Amino acid sequence: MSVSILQWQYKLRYVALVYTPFQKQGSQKHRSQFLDSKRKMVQPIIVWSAPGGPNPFKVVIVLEELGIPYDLKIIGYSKLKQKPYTDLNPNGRCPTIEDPNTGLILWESGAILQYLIDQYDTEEKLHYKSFPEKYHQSQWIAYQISGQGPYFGQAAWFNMFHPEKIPSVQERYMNEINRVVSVLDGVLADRASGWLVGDKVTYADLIFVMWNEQLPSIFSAFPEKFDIEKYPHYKKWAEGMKERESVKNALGKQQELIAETYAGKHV
Ligand SMILES: N[C@@H](CCC(=O)N[C@@H](CS)C(=O)NCC(=O)O)C(=O)O
Repeated sequence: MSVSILQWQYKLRYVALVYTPFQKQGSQKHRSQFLDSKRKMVQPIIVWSAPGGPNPFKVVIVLEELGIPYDLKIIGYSKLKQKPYTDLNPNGRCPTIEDPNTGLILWESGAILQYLIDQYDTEEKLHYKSFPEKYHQSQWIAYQISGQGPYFGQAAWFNMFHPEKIPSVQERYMNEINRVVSVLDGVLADRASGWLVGDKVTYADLIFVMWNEQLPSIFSAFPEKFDIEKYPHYKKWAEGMKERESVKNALGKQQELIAETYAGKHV
């Protein structure tokens, strides 16, 4: 049986989940490999995540890519909008990070990715500092957090969880998903490298992975409304990213948490 991540996430939304503050999910290999420029061990970055939600795993992907140690702390949906979590993030959503190396607390996935890149991607593995690439990266980050995330998220809500069915609203968000994907497909069609910026994968590509992965759940009741074959460049890009170890690890952890939660481990 295939696991519908969004279904599980939202079904379990109001269940009191056990708060497991020190659950260590970082890869030991990365822990032992990652050294900063002064050859000192970097302390694990704390990543706050609700069980299974897509947004925190954008952060996990970048941490895995850069080999930065991290501790994934799981917080139940019922605890997000109250203290002590709102002292870290007054918006009561995930992800939030706490970086013991710099003392920074930060929320909103786009801002977190930008910070991790500025602070830790010293070898420019996942980004460009050059003009105009630097600004094109920012453009795609803004497009993900203002376009892909909200439209995909609202489509998921109205298709799967809203108590009333409102066809005109469902139609609007499903159309918006097709529009957002067609923009990506059209741009990628003209990119010889197959990446959004420059000739290598950057965090501007990777930030899209987690919501791309929600499409089968979002359209499960409306398969006729989304045909990935209409978007071959998007399809190749999205499927290519899924082959990366970082992405496999993030998706694996997300599935694990959802399965554990469903099995009652976090309840
Ligand atoms: N714009 C935020 C969105 C964060 C967000 O909505 N996170 C979800 C989990 S994937 C959440 O915390 N939902 C809890 C809620 O809606 O109460 C970001 O990109 O960090």
